[in-house]
Amino acid sequence: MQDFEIQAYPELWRELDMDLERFDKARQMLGTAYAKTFLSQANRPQKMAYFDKMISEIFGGRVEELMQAKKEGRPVVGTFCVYIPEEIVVAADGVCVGLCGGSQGSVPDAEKILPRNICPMVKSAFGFKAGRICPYFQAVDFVYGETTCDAKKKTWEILDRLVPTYVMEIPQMKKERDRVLWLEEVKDFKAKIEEVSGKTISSGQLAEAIKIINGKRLALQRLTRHRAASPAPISGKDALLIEQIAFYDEPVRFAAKVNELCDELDDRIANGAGAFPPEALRVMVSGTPMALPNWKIHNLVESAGAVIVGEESCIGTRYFKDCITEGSQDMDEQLAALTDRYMRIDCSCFTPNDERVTQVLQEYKDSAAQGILHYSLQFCHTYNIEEIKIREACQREGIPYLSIESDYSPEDIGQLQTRIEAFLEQIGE
Ligand code: BJ8
Repeated sequence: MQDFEIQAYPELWRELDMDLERFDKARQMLGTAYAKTFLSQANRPQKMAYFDKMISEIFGGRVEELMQAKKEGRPVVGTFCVYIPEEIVVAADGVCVGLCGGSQGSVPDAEKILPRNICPMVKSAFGFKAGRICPYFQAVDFVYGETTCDAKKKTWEILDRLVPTYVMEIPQMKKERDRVLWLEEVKDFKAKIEEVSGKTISSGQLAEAIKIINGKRLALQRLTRHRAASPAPISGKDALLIEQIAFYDEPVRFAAKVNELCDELDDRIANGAGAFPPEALRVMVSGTPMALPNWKIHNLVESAGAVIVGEESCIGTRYFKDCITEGSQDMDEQLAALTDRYMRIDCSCFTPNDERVTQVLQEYKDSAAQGILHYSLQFCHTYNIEEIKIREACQREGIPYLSIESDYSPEDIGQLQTRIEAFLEQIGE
């Protein structure tokens, strides 16, 4: 196995008041898991080197950039949901970071305070702050939560005791009156960012920020299209990793690096070179987000010889499938266009949310997948219940389908492996 080390920055961590001893152990464990999960893959694109580097610097280099931004008086905002409009943070010359919530390691810290029977993502994220074991959480000026699911919106009240936490009200329906409320919430968000940064955002700055974030989304869309090729030019694990890094990397640099990778994938496709052999079975994943470092399902599927060719998820296409209309220099028009774009995100927290079913079927077709694996985190009621409609649609369309509900613990790995292997056999028949 190739050596891989997540770089240590003890001085920086001390400055951030982290639990050094525990965090250092977590750093070493993550390095080992990364080497095993990613560096052991055959036929990786060379341009993955940048994303490997991003992981080796995950607890240092990028955090230093955030600290530098703070020193320059730029706001550093932590978020947990793709409904928070990062364009507004970027327009104020700030940094928006999606905070981690994909590790079992921080769950016990949360369970000392929160109920055990809630979503592991919420517990993991909260535990990172409670245990002082995430440098990003320690570095942010404040956190912006949202009222999507019950677990999140009630946790923000408790999280506010540990770090200033503001909440954006996200409606539960998409009627005209909900749009009016949404637009007001977007304006409030802008006002908060302006208050904290001490700067008024101009329409020119917002236009530039929209262009920057659109650039990131277009690069990710391009990567998704490449995955439809056969043989798949990149593994699902690597693509998921890139989608996870999208939430904390600097957006202009990130988009450039994804585009460089896509140039390499163009050549691979032209030469018939794949990360997996052409006969590898192709699976699309749909469901709850897989926050860093949750690689469990991708690892199981790809260890069984199949390749994952798409993620219909917020750490996946839901984050980047829609761009904001560019060109306006009028603040009201820009905020309206921004609101319209965010309203197109089809999270299961909405009712009805039938557009997601249509979207899943479309992505299945576009990715040339051969089966759909629905993934829901334990205790996520909205995705778990919406799974019924996705399953029915797959039955109607004759799409091989498997539904998995899981958490971050390794306990169910054996059982999941058996179910995934049986599913792949069914697809292969
Ligand atoms: S837009 S999916 S990022 S809310 S998995 S915490 S819903 S109990 S993550 Fe999400 Fe925004 Fe929706 Fe996307 Fe709650 Fe479910 Fe947990 Fe969830």
